Amino acid sequence: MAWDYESVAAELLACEDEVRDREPISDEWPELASDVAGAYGIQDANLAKRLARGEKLIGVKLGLTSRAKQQRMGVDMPFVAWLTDAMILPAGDPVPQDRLIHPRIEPELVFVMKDRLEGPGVTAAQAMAAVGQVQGGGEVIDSRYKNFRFTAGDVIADNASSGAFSTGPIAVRPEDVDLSTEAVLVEVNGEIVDSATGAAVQGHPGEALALAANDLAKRGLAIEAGWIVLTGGITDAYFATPGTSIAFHFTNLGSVHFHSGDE
Ligand code: 0L1
Ligand code: MG
Repeated sequence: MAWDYESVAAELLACEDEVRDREPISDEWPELASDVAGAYGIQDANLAKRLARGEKLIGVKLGLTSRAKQQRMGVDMPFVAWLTDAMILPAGDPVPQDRLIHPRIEPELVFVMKDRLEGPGVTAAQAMAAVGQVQGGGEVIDSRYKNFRFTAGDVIADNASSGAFSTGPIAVRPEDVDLSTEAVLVEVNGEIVDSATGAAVQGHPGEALALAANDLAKRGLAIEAGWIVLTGGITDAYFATPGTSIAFHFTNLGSVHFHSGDE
């Protein structure tokens, strides 16, 4: 099949809707692997389809902002993707296994924007000045590619493996927390298996926010007031197979719990 941006966007959304994985598109269309601008075009076409069926745009998420994630996924560049209201997982709800292919969950530092943030040239300090609240959170990622095998172009086109996300119980003003030393412990089935601090995210999550604003500016877009921003997995992501329980314990931002339904 000869792919174009529109047909890739349609196929990736069909995979999501049909809970079906596939080999990376770049296996058949090798140029996509490094065609970052084209992959963002696919991502935007994917968003347009989501909005056309009634989903609301509520923010952005960053992907591969930490070395832990880059090394695990074998892609060494960070990127931006879209969040819609259909991706909100209310605290305490089980991970929706029936609509996910092979969910994995990772801890995130989350911003709620008080001001619009428009690049280019945004610094981390300017980015943080536009943040209203900071929360801990977790993202349920779900690649449409078998075994999470993808190139940069594939994963950007696939809206950065978007699935669902939850935010934690505590919201603080950015000036009231040191995000580079804010730590998270990752608990899987009662055992602490991983830990990191916010510095893992580009040195400071404010750098990731600036990166998102500057990246979106290349497409003539900005981060809007009221939007949610997931700044990228702080540690590796952990498989949420049925029966698994995963919790992220932050130093100052509380705990976020995920239950993956019955085995
Ligand atoms: O599937 C993936 O790991 C790509 C999305 C990365 C999300 C993140 O780093 O927060
Ligand atoms: Mg993430």
